[in-house]
Amino acid sequence: IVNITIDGVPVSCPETTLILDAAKMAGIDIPVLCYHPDLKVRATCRLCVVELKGQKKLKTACSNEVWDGAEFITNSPAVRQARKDVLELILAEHPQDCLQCVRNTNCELQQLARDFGVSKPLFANQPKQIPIEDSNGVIVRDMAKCVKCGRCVEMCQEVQTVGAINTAHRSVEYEVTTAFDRPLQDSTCIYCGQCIAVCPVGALYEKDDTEKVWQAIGDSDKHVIVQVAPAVRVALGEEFGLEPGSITTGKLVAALRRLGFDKVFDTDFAADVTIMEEGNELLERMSHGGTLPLITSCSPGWINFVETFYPDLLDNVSTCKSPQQMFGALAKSYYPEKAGIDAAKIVSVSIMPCTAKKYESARPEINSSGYRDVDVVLTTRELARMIKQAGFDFNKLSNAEFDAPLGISTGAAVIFGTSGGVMEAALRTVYEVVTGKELANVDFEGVRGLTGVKEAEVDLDGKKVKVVIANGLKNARVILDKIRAGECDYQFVEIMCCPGGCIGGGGQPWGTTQATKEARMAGLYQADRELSIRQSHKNPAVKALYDEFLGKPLSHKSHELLHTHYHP
Ligand code: HC1
Repeated sequence: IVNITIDGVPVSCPETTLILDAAKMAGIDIPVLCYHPDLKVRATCRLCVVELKGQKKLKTACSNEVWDGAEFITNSPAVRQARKDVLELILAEHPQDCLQCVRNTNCELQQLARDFGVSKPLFANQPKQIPIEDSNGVIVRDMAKCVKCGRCVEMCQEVQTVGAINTAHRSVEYEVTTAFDRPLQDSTCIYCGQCIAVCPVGALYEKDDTEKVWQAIGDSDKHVIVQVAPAVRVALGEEFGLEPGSITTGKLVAALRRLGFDKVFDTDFAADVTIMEEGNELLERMSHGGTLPLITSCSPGWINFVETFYPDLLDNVSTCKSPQQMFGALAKSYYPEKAGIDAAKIVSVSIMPCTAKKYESARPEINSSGYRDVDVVLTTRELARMIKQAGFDFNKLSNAEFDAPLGISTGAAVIFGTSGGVMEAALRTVYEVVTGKELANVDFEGVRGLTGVKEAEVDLDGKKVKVVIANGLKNARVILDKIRAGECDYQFVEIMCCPGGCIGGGGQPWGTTQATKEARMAGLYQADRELSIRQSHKNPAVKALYDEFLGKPLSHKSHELLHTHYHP
């Protein structure tokens, strides 16, 4: 422990504490731009400089640790001038089209310019003329707005180990780009959108598909239905001033109805169906010598990753479509048959915390209903935009219920949205199928939490099953390399592309950090506890689906509609 002062406030902290964090302990927020609490420090922007009392030298607070007796000043004239200079240099080449920018009122650079009163810049504004790249249909790159903080590179290279983007060139030519400056679709990009999640400005964002949905809702000849992913319900509230993790399911349903959707359904229904199919696929492989370990397949960024980097392990990946796509296939086969609706008139929309879901829904081989199974995918952020455009007060909506039957779900499904949730949901069902006994306690605490890799051994009434869970693709590599080398004896593996799982998806409200994810995860487990049915095989709507339509899990019809194949 060392003793220091920050702006005269005494602080005692471990000597490994960054000046930035020590200042927080003193109640002082030092401004940052390239720093992100979940990423390795790059210290490129120099905005967080502080002064050492008695010396003129400035130090970056994000990359320097404290030492005993140090006296820091965070707000001296020299510090203020240095910060202003940095901001003016960035603003000199930053486009000044804030009103049209997707990050208007939610941009870290705009906020800093406002806080520091950079209203009359010293330098003439000369933004770089770089065309916007949006040809991949998922991620838009407006690199004229890039502030070169390097957060996206850190995320892509170090956290996701995808390496689609990197920094190139020097001095004024320094930029963030793809290999050979090719379009994103020619790179190794897996469309996870984690670069978007950490971008402080409007340089990276998802392709906006809200207009397609407004058009469909306005067309009286269309029957527009919507499904909502589990992780959306604990994050959407942040767009309306609620705390991360607030469970907004009832208001979310009411809002979607208010927007004009004909039916409001739940991806969670299809998550329960996924457990029926994937659980049985696991048992089938275990009893008939199939390829093991079985690896989950619901996270589309992960599917893009395994196809690109580990194609030799594709036989390990479950053939189950993701819940989004299972829902889409059933929404244009089972649902119209049951409801007496012409499937050709259905427009199927999904609300996802994820950008890769846009890519997944456009894969040709994923469609099996005879139509496009999911027509439009919106992120949590896009839905928030629609609600704001509609002008009603989200927080004042009364809670509403999902429509039946594709809106009926269980607690097992809602936890899909956090790392370990798919595994726990599967174990809640597989245990009872294998043993024929009721679980006294459905909580499998050992697979929970945001740790990158979690191993557990589950006792299925004497039969031991070894499972492992990874979230974030650097962590996934640890497991995949072991499987490749034949160094492990897992039976079942859950991999979620985004750090934390879908709660940390690339389409979630901006400002997501580890702390936000912890709160959203707690929200999902609370939602699970509050549901009366907490195991997928006990979902009455799922039972009816099998009785009336599919026959049984892994039936011929199930295979046609609910399973897929991958591309090496
Ligand atoms: Fe997910 Fe899934 S959990 S992949 O994160 O399996 O996006 O929330 O919808 O499909 O259910 C995402 C979330 C989501 C699917 C489910």
